[in-house]
Amino acid sequence: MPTTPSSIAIVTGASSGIGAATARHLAAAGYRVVLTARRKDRIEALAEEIQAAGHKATAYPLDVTDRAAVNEFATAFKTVGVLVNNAGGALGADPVATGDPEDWRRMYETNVIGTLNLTQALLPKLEASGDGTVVVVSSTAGHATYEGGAGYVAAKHGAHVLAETLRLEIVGRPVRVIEIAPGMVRTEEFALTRFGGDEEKAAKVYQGVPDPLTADDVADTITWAVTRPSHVNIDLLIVRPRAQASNTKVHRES
Ligand code: 8X3
Repeated sequence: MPTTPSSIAIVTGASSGIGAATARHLAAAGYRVVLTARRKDRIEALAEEIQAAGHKATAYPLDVTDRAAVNEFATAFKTVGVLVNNAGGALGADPVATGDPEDWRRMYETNVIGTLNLTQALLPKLEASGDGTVVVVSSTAGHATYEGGAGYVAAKHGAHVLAETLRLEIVGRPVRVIEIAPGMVRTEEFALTRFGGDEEKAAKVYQGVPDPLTADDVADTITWAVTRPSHVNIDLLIVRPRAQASNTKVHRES
């Protein structure tokens, strides 16, 4: 493992889905995980669950878009081994012609500015570890567009560009930048949030798709990338279910 087993791994958006699964996996790999998300009850319950399994976890309620709160959060650490920028998500699936600019703004705020806030605040601490890793959980939406996706696609392209640029800018310093770009992942909240709680629309996303990825699949991928020897930088890893050949070519059985 590149950083010492007891080093700190901070996971944003750890209250559900990929973030929660990543916290579990990194804790099992030996990291002291710090769970952050807005929903205090959820991250506290997860921290207790991880502790009950014999691992180290603490919860810290945080809104990644609140820059002052993020800066305050960062003061709690001297060194940090891993930062997983996972907080984000999609709002709406409207065409460009009718998309809500407020949705677009909020998606940019969480997916890009949130990642910027955490990364800026923690970069000195990651560097101080002598062996830090920044993970950006982007999306296949950060690499190609699809109809109805523009607001989310634009935001995830932003997250991708942040990761690529940061890697260029800090080369030579002891911090890796890893981008994990998941495709179709069925989690309890992603599609439901996107469609404002409309369960029917959310279910349609995965309808007939044999075995979409799970949050555990992505957490496993993140943990694998993070635990490579420190001279190995997995720049970008695109992970999709076998049934998804591209953002727009999905095999459905019904
Ligand atoms: C999720 C992938 O296809 O919903 O990040 O944009 S998709």
